[in-house]
Amino acid sequence: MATEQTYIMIKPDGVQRGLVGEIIARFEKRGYKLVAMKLMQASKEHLEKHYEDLSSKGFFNGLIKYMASGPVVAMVWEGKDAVKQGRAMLGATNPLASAPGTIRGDYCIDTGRNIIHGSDAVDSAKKEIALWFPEGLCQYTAATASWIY
Ligand code: 3AN
Repeated sequence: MATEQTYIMIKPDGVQRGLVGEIIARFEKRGYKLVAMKLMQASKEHLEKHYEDLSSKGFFNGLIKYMASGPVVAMVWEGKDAVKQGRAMLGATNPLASAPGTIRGDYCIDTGRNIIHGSDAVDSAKKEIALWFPEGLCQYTAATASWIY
């Protein structure tokens, strides 16, 4: 299985509700490697770029307003099958359709306040990582022994 990088973002409601540590812990404990992270207040223009594929949707303006309502935690996680596994860890877009045990299934109930974003494909992950981390990622060796992860 290929090593991938995925863009994961804790949305303003996740930050305000104090779920940052819990969410990071899940990715760490699963075995993924954190290769970039920052807390930032995104501008509307930046968010419009991030969500450009959804610009024709009726909820687009509300989505941008919600995402700009406070800081987000932007992260890149690396590891085997990271994009698909990250989506599985998040749960469905509609939290009511998310299985218990997933992040959305455990912590939220509204599609419009679903606390976390995760790239939906390797191509979109590449685009999103370039958009949110133009400065590049952090390169380091996570562990010295190959059996530690
Ligand atoms: P996901 O975040 O699961 O990839 P997308 O890309 O379809 O789902 O939607 C992006 C974001 O837009 C969602 N996370 C959610 O915040 C918002 N959104 C999606 N569908 C709706 C909807 N029907 N009503 C309100 N907000 C929505």
